[in-house]
Formats: sequence, C-alpha cells, structure tokens
Amino acid sequence: MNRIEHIGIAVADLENAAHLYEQLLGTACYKTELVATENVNTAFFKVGENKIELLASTADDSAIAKFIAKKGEGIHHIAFAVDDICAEMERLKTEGFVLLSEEPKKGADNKLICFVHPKGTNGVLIELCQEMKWATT
Ligand code: CMX
Repeated sequence: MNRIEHIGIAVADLENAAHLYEQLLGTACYKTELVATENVNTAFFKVGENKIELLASTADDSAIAKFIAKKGEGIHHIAFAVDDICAEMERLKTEGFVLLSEEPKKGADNKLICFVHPKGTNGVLIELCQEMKWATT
C-alpha cells in the first residue's frame, strides 16, 4: 500500500459538516459526489497530499446510517492508495483478511475500491483505492 489516500468521516448533515470543515481546514471543498451504489453523498477536501472525505447517508439502511446510529458521527474508514487493486485484494485474501466485495467497485472521486472488514483489522474499516485509468485509444 502506497500511502493514506483519504480518511472518511461519517456525518449526519453534509452541508453543515462541509461548511465546518471549510472553516477548520481553511480550504474549500473541491468536490461533492453522490455515490448511489453506496447510498452516500460525499464532500472532499485536500489537506497537503492527503484528503478528507465527508460521508452522509442517503438511505436509512446504508452503511453510514447504521454506523452513525451505533457509534455516532466520526472516523468511518481509512483508505490506502494502491497501484493494482486486484493484486492487493489477492494478497490480502491470502493473508486471511475478509474482503467486503469479490471484485473492485466503482467508488467516489474516480476510484476503484474495496473494503476490508473491520473485525479483522482491530476495529478499523480499511479501504483500498486505485485511481481509475481511462483508455485513451
Ligand atoms: N468501522 C469500524 N467498525 C464498524 C464500522 C466501521 N466503519 N462499521 C460497522 N462496524 C462494526 C459494527 O459496529 C459491528 O460491530 P459489533 O459486532 O462489535 O457490534 C461490526 O462492525 C459488524 O457489523 P455488522 O452489523 O455485522 O455489519 P454492518 O451491517 O454494520 O456492516 C460493514 C459493517 C463494515 C460490513 C459495512 O458497513 C460495509 O460493508 N462497509 C463497506 C461499505 C461502506 O462502508 N460504504 C460506505 C462508504 C462508501 C465510500 O467511501 O464511498
């Protein structure tokens, strides 16, 4: 894994949280994106080489809604950048980690993603993400 790509923070109200993080970080949100497949609305901030992703639920039974109901708002996941997500998924499977999807999924901010179950990683939800490469020919 190359580096921490972003930290995901679960929030109840995206607009309020985005305003607060703009004040906190002293920088504007550079992107908002609805990820329908994950039932989340997201807002991204750049902090040096790293990013913060605010996540708000768009459905009562979404992962973010369940997380907030159980634990309250707060850090939801840590995402690591990888060059080859399929190779990294194979490596983690071989090491005995529990992946939450068989194949990489399309995530926010032009990424292919896969999550690792927090039960096997000391209670922290881990995300792998690979920049999507578009064919130019
Ligand atoms: N971090 C740490 N622990 C978490 C967690 C998180 N983000 N989310 C859930 N858990 C814990 C639960 O509290 C529960 O703990 P206990 O067994 O001690 O009660 C345990 O994990 C398992 O919970 P569960 O009830 O079996 O399963 P859930 O329905 O809560 O699902 C999870 C948990 C991680 C499998 C599910 O949230 C998931 O598949 N996540 C991946 C997808 C996702 O998070 N999408 C939203 C973000 C999308 C994006 O970044 O764009």
